[in-house]
Amino acid sequence: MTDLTAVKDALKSQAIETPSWAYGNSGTRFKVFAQPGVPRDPYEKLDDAAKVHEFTGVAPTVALHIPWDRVQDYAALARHAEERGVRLGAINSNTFQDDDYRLGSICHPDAAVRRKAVDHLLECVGIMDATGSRDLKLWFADGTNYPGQDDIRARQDRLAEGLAEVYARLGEGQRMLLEYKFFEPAFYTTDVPDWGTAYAHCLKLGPQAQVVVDTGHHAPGTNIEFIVATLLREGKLGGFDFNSRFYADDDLMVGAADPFQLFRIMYEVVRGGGLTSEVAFMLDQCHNIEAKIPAIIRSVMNVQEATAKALLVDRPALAAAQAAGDVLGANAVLMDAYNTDVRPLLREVREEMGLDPEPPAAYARSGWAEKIVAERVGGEQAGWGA
Ligand code: LRH
Ligand code: MN
Ligand code: MN
Repeated sequence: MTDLTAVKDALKSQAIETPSWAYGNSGTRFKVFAQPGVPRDPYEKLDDAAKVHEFTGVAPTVALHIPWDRVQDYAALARHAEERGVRLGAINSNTFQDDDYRLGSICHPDAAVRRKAVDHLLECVGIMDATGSRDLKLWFADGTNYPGQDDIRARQDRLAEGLAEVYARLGEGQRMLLEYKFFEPAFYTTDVPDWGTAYAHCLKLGPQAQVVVDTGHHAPGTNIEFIVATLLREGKLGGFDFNSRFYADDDLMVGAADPFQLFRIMYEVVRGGGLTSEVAFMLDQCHNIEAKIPAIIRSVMNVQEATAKALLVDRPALAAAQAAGDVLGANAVLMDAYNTDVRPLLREVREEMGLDPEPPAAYARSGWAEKIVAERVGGEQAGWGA
C-alpha cells in the first residue's frame, strides 16, 4: 500500500523549470511559423512563464539562454520574475551560433577561439551571480564531420582545460551541469557525445560538476532510465532537459512520444531518491506548430502524471516479487502503477493547492492568450532557426 498523503506532498513540492526559448518563435531549418502574441523580449517571456506557474503551481523557475536572453540589467530581470511569482533558473550558455565556432568552441584548434568560448562561459557565471541562479548549463556543439579532421584526444584535452577554468570560477553553491548529445550539428565525432564522457569530465572537475540528461540526445533504443539510475547512484545526476522525440533531437513535448519511457525514468528518479532540488527538472522544448503556453502547460502536466505514477509503484510488493524471482509479478507491479489513471489524484492535488484542477481550461478562460495577441506585435524568435 502506498501512502497517498506522502504521494500528494511530493507532487505539491515538485518543481519543473520551463525554458525561456520555448515561449518564443522556433522552427526547423525549413521554416519558422511565427505565432501572434509571442514575447518580444526576455521580460515578456517571464510574463508567460509566470502564467504557466500560476495555472500549474509547479513551474516556479525559468531557464535563460545567453545571448538569446541578453539584457542590460540581470538583477532587474530577476526582480521582474520575482514580482510575477517566479525565479530565474539555469543559465544556458551558447557557444554554437557565432561564425567563429565553425570548427568548435572550447575544443577549437585555435586558442583564440577557445579563449572567446571560455570567456563567454565566465560571463554566464557572472550572470548567475546577478540573477542568483544556481546552475550553469553547458552544451557544446563541438565535434568534427570527417575522420582525420582534428585530433580526437587533443580536443578532449582542450575541453578539460576550458572546463577546469570555468569550474574554478564557480562560487559556493553554484554548479556546472554538462549536457551530452550523440550527434548534431557534428556528424562524425562529437566532443561530449554521451553520459560516460560527461561523467568522466565531471568526476575530474569535482562535486560542483554534474551531468545533465537531455532525453532527446540519445541514439534510438538507448535505455535512458539505466543512465539515470547509474548517475544517481554515483551522485552525479545534476538534472534533466525533458522533451520527447520520435527520430532525432525533435524537442517535442515531454511525454508525448513515449509516456512509458518518461514513467520509467521518473521511477528511477524516485527509486534513487532523486526527487529533490539537487536534481533540476528542466524542459528543453520548441513548439513549432502548436500554441506555446498551452503546450508548456501540457508538458508540465505530463511530467506530473509520470511522477505520480512513479510514486504509486508499490515498492515493497515490487521488492518482494524481485526477491522471489517472480518475473511476471514484478513486471505487473510496475505496470499496475503505470496503468493507473492519476488524473483524478492530480485534480485533487491542485484543488488542495488552491488551483483550478484543469490548468489548460483555466488558462484558456483567463484571457491571457487574447491579451498578448492584442498587445504584442513583432514577437521574438527563440534562437533556433533564427
Ligand atoms: C542542444 C540543446 C541544448 C541547448 C538547447 C537549446 O540540442 O538541447 O540544451 O542549450 O538545445
Ligand atoms: Mn538540451
Ligand atoms: Mn537538444
